[in-house]
Amino acid sequence: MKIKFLLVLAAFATTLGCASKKNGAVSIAVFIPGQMAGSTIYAQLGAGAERAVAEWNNGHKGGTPAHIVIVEAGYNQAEWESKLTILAAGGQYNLIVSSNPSMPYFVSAISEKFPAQQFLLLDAELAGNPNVYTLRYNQHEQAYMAGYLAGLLSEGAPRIGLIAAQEYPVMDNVIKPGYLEGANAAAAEFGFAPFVLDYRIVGNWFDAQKAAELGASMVASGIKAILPISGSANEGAVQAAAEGGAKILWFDSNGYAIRPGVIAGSCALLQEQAVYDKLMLYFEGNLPFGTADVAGLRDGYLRFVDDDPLYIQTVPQAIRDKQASLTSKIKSGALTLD
Ligand code: RBF
Repeated sequence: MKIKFLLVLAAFATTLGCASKKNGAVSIAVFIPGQMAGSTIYAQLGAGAERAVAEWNNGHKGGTPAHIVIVEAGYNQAEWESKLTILAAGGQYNLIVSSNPSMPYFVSAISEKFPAQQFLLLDAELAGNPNVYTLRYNQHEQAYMAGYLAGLLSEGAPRIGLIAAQEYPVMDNVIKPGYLEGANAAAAEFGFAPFVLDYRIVGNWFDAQKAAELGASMVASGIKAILPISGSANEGAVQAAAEGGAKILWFDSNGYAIRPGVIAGSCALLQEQAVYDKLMLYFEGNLPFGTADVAGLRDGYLRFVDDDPLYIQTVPQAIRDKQASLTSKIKSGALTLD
C-alpha cells in the first residue's frame, strides 16, 4: 500500500519534473529534516541556499538560472526516507540539499535507486559516492570550546549540564565526551576538581516544556552552566537557566541576543555561509562530488563568537581571556582536536 502510494506520487512528480526541466533552470530542493523555526542550523541552511540562488540569478556570476524549493519534512523521522525518496524519484531537482548527521544513511539508499540524483549534505559525512558532497563541522572543537567555558563559569560547582534532544552517534561519540573533556581541561589548568556531566535527554527536538523541567532540575542541583542541543526545545532550557541564575552555552549560531546575560558563549557554525559557498561552487560546476570535507576553527565555518558586546558584558574579562587563549591554541594548531 505504502509502496503503491509512493509510486503514484513519484509518477506525478516525474511529470512535474519534465515540465520544470524544459524551462532550462537548475532546480534545487532544500530538504529540512525537521522544521526551520527554532532550529538555527536549519534556518541557516534555508537562508544560505536562498541567498545563493538569489545572487546567482542576479547575474553576479552568469550562467543558467536557478530555482529553489524548501521542503520541511517535520519531526517524524520515520517519514524522512519516504519524503526524500519522493523528491529524488521525481527527477525534478538537479540537486537536493540537506543537513544533519543521519542524512548519509538515507541518501546512500536513495542514491542507489536514483543514480542521477545529486546531493549536497552539510553537518554530515559520506565519502566516495560520486553523487554526494558532504561537509562535516569539527564538533569535537565546537563541544570542547563549549565545555571549557562551562568549566570556567562553573568554578566551585561539581557538575555541568548537557540537555540533548536525542542520542545519535555524533552526540554520543563526539559532542558529549568533547564537552566534558573541555570542562575538565579547564579544571586541570586552573586547579579545580574534575567535573561530572549531568546528561539529560528531551526525547524530541521541540518539547520546550520538557527541556525547561530538565534545566530546572539541573539548576536546583547547583549546576551553573548548561549546553542545550535540542532545537526549538532549547528555549525551555534557556528559561530555566534564566530563572535559576545559571548560564547557557549556545551551539550552532550566535545566540547572545536570544537571552542577554544568560547566553554566555556561542560556538557558532557558519552554516549559512557554508551552504552559500558550496551552492556557488555547484552552480559553477566545481562542487567536488564524492568528497567529504571537514571544517574546524582553522578552516572557517566554525567560530567562537567573542566579539559580540553581549558576550563582553556577560562574561568577566578574566574568563574571556582564558577562553581566548583556548581558541588561539586551536587556531594555531598548538591544540589539535580531531
Ligand atoms: N538540530 C536542530 O537544531 N534541530 C533539529 O530538529 C535537529 N534534528 C536532528 C535530527 C537528527 C536525526 C540528528 C542526527 C540531528 C538533528 N539535529 C537537529 C542536530 C544537528 O544536526 C546538530 O548535530 C546539532 O544542532 C549540533 O550542532
